[in-house]
Amino acid sequence: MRLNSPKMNLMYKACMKASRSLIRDFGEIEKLQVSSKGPADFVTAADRRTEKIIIEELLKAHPDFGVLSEEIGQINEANKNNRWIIDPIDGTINFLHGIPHFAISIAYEEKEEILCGLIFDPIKDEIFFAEKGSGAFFNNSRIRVSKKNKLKDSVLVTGGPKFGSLKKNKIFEEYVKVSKLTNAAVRKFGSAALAMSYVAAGRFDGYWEWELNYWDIAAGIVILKEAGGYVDLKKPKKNVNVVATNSKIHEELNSVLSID
Ligand code: 2AM
Ligand code: CA
Repeated sequence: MRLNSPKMNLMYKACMKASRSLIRDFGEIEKLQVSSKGPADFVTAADRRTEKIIIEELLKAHPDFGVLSEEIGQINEANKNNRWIIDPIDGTINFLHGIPHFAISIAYEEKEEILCGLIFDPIKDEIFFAEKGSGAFFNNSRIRVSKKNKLKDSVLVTGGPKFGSLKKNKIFEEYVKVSKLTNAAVRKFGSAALAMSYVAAGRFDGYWEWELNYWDIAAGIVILKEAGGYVDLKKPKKNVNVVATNSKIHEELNSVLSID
């Protein structure tokens, strides 16, 4: 790991410990596909197991820090100065279907600003991480966003709509509109955390998605910013809408989207 601060080391250690159990659980999924009820319950259990290991490790070092995490919700809610933001499995539907594209996402926030972020894809063994002011990394290398400056040459990624979304039709329309108007190639891979990481690493040029939770993208925010990208959060707290790009195509993408 190229960043050596105590916070990054702690996040890395917690993530690696949790990933061992998550990889084992993913190996079990295939066997469960045949029974119809099994997988969904199993994934919830895997989510909780992963979350428990991460939180235990992080709180061992700092028992007073706040935690915001997908399954458990909030711990030490009164501490607004130091907070971990955790998504134990981002890309749950992929995981559930035995598709090897999901990640553990851990962020550290101080006074509402994300200072450290780490996103680990345990199946591809790919880790993306950053600390404010120290650059962004993929495995052992520095990463930068792509240099594309026109949507027509870009590869974009999006996601959603989520189950039960009231804006479902609008979200589909937007997907079609961007594809038609810009000629960009648009992909949907099913993990917000990895979408942000891939823009940071220059694999994608831009990303947008509606109605996310803060933990889906918290770690991705600092990783993408440190890689030279631009992150636009509309509605920052609840049902977050995000437009995140290599900076150069940001204005053009924003002008096509009606996201608010
Ligand atoms: P999750 O896998 O942790 O649920 C897929 O478009 C992205 O949206 C994933 O990162 C997924 O995170 C996130 N998402 C958040 N809420 C969701 C929901 N209710 N249904 C589907 N995806 C959701
Ligand atoms: Ca998520």
